[in-house]
Amino acid sequence: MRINDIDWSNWRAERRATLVFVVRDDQVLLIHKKRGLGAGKINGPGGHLKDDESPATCAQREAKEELGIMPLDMKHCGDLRFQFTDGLSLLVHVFRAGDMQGVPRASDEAIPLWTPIDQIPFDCMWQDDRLWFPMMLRGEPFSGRFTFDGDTLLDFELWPYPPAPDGSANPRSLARP
Ligand code: 6OG
Repeated sequence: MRINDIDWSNWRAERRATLVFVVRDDQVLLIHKKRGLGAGKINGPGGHLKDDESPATCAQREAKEELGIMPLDMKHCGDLRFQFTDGLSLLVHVFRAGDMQGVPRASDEAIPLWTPIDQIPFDCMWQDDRLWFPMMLRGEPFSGRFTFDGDTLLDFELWPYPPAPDGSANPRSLARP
């Protein structure tokens, strides 16, 4: 399934979720995810939006539930649209936080991992992460579309800014695998 096989102007996410990355002193707070979508991978804290919840509120709630911390100075920096071959469609809102309250502790959902930003373990992460992580770390906006078959990235488009309002393909996509 290639990006151009999908009618993105009529695409709707069946589920919405968040990710939040606290970046402090050249380190980023990652998690080893113990359950949910992507269990076993390294990711950021986050999860699915509840009814009527804003993405920022969801990101803070999930960080609290998973690690016992409250991200502060949060900036929405990206939106990721995922279409899986099994039919799942997912929109993930990505936040970068410049600070936090509390000390990260493990829970039944996640183990915290302070990671130097030049040692991000991309081989243990979703395959899209290495594409947009550098922009997130720099605090630059980005927007991406990805097709996946299970854990395997099939195709993508990534832009250093929000998508066109009509969802049309954009000639300035960065690259393809
Ligand atoms: P729960 O099942 O924990 O929410 N997620 C992804 N994150 C990355 N980096 N890449 C993907 O590529 C992802 N697909 C899903 C969003 C799922 C969590 O997993 C993230 C949520 O934080 C496909 O409620």
